[in-house]
Amino acid sequence: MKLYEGSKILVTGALGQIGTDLTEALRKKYGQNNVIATDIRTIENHPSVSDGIFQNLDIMETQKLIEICRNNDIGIIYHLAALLSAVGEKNPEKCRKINIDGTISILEAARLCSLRVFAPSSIAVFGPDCPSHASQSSPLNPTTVYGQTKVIGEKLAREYWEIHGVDTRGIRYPGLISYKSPPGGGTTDYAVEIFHSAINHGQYEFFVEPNTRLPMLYMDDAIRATLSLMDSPSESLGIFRSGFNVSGITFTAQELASKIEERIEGFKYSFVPDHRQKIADSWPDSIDDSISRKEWKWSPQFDLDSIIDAMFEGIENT
Ligand code: NAD
Ligand code: AKB
Repeated sequence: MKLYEGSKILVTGALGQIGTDLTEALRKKYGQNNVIATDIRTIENHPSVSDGIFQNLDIMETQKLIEICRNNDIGIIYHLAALLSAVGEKNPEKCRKINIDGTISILEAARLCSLRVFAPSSIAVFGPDCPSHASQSSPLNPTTVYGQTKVIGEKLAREYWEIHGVDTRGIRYPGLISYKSPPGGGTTDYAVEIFHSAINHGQYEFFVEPNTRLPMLYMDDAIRATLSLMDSPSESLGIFRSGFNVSGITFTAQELASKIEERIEGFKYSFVPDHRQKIADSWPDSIDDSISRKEWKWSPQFDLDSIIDAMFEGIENT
């Protein structure tokens, strides 16, 4: 089997929250013309991604995906196309189709074209039986369809590595906080929405209770983690290669609101929990990432105060 000869990168779901930042970071690192951004949506309104090469691609179209990879000397796929938890729970069949069948489509293309794959997982792999501080090997019994698709995604990626030799890697991202692109319909979206609403309207209505505590990570740390995992020698990665725990910070909704209140005079907020509360309650409060720290030298740089500084600066200057 030809191994990883392609020199270019393909990103799926590139117009999403992570894709917007990751595509920019990959282009900065590897060159503007060496990264092909793809998404099922069209490129309008995404200025940072439209700076380089873009192609419309539905990940379910495996043949088209294979053709793009073969015609463009692709060596790595960063597979970000997915449905997130809140949207996924509203449409479980579509969530299973995109997150499971879509991942199989990517892994098959990788097997046939000798590609490496980064496919993210999520803290959503954990369920109510997980301790509040989730370890790398805590039980994976999620109650959400989204979480179930992520557990299956990790298993599929590991299977392709063990059986077919496809170099697959993944991170169980916590809720990601960023300002360049809006979040795509997850349960942790409140930790992003609050900044835009507080800065632009002086108020925010949380869809979770004040004591809701979830693991979160600033986008710059997530991008650094992703690039660092993909740069690590394969032999340094153990059995968790398709779903490494990564931890940044953890805070309650109330703690975040109080911090923002210190910055914005007269900031008003309220708590009106909806269906997303149940999802949040099924996830752990914090994450043990000692295996990632050991195997690929991961450590976060942003704490809550530096995230708040970066979010205010980013939103106020764009
Ligand atoms: P997002 O919803 O912001 O973006 C997903 C993108 O995928 C969208 O641009 C959408 O148009 C595209 N897409 C959907 N269906 C597609 C299809 N059939 N073909 C091609 N493109 C399609 O999601 P995100 O937050 O950027 O998440 C990316 C990955 O990271 C997902 O696997 C998600 O589960 C994982 N993740 C994200 C977070 C987070 O907080 N953002 C946390 C944990 C894990
Ligand atoms: C979501 O809330 O669905 C995502 C995630 C943690 O996977 N942000």
